[in-house]
Amino acid sequence: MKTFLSCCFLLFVLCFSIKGNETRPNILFLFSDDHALKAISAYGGPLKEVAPTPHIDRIAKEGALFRNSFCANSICGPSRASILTGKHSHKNGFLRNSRTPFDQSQWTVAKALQATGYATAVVGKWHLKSHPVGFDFWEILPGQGSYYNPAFIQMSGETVRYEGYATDITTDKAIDWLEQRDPDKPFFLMCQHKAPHRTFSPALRHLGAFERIEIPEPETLFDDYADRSALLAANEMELDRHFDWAYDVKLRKDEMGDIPLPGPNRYGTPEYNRMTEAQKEVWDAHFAPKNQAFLADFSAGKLSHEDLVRWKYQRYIKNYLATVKAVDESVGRMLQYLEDNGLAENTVVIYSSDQGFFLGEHGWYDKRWMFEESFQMPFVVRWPGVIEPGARPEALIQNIDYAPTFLEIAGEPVPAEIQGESLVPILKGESVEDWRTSVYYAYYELGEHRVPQHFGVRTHRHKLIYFPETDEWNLFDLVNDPQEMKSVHEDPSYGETLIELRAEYDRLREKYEAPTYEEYAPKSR
Ligand code: SGN
Ligand code: CA
Repeated sequence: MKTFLSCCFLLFVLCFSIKGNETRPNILFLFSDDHALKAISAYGGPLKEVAPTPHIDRIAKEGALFRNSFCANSICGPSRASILTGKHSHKNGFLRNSRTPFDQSQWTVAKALQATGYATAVVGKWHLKSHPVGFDFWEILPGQGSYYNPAFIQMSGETVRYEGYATDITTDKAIDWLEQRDPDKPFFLMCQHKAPHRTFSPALRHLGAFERIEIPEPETLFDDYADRSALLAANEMELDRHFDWAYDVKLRKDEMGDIPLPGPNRYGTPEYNRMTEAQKEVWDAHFAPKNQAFLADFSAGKLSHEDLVRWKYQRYIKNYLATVKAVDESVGRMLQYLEDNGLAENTVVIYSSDQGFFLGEHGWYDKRWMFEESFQMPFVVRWPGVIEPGARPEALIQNIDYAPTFLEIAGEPVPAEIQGESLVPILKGESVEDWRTSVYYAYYELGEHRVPQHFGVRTHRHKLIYFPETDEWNLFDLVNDPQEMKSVHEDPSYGETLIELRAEYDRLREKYEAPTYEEYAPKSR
């Protein structure tokens, strides 16, 4: 009896001390889909002046911005699985945007934070073919979700459609949850937008945001894919040959009539079809006159092949950047909420996106390749009193580092099986002598947009890529050739570098216990 009583007392003291002294920081993870670094003004670059993102920039100004931030596998579901598990794709089992659901029985950072007393929630895009586990609350888009009047899956399993724009609605849901959460617990909230993913559809209020502006073109818009693997030229993600006239360019069937536009016109306008009559009016008022003028010029033979690509680029980039605008506004709303509710000081705020994206570089839209534009992930983080405002760490970081970072923020130990490293020492500004000097990449999809499986290693200066399909290696010197236009793999002056990188690549594959190329090759589908 005595032991029983003292046990009760101990338990009481323990519970009381955890609750009473709750100082563990909240973690607010603001996330988007396919947001290229170039479309965040804090990262600098040619779009900085024309398309500022003041709210994301504010996180970078008051906190840290990581330029050398990368994904483990440049595609949606796998990036999210790496974030939740702290592991490379072959270890968490979610190698592709496949039909097989993410294995929810495994360890995730959400489960761990929930178990240690955090209030946990996820809203918006999930895309792991399963319902979230480890969250007290969730409300997610089915698959990719829709931009206009989107449906959300509720915890009850029911699907409810809301009128409005996905980015705004996702933000509303995040704030609603913060309002009604248990205030005695620290929180972990993942607010995950579908934007600016294809079909790059802006909030109606932003349709004309870039109307009178000519957006600068990337230097590599007319890449001829020479001097690298021939697999590049076999891609299906070019503005020139693959951008869909209705789906991507946003010409409607009745506008196009029989005009013989070169290139695909397969998917129609599903987003437009979801709109209310009033929404369609706003859309048409913006697009119809521009579409008519373009079609008249095309029919009159006024546009060269290059003019067509340039016109599509302007249409694409304007819609993409306008779609980003609402994401940035959402970040602003979330920051304001923290401030208004006395939460700003003790909340770590992160902005990131599942991978980067091509904004016309190499003539492309989409991602997948280990080239910089899609391999990079934005990563800006604010942690008042811990991160020196304006910090710009040079460390090579990866999405497998997020889970161990969140654990250390919460004061929890990192399980040995986790492959990522906690960023907390870097956030504190400590010099981490033995921090990694290279990152490993693996892309396993089976051919969407005709991007082949490939694997590689990147250091601060070089990148080595292996294509099993052709048993080919490409090597890039990122200082001499930042646009990655010429592989120097055959260049004898890079002989020593090549030996070092091959060794580093092998070392990483061993360290991470990477599978053989055959194990997940397309034929073993
Ligand atoms: C869809 C898109 C692709 C895109 C993938 C993956 N086509 O399949 O263009 O690469 O998603 O994106 S669409 O016709 O459905 O828009 S991911 O971000 O989910 O990985
Ligand atoms: Ca994505």
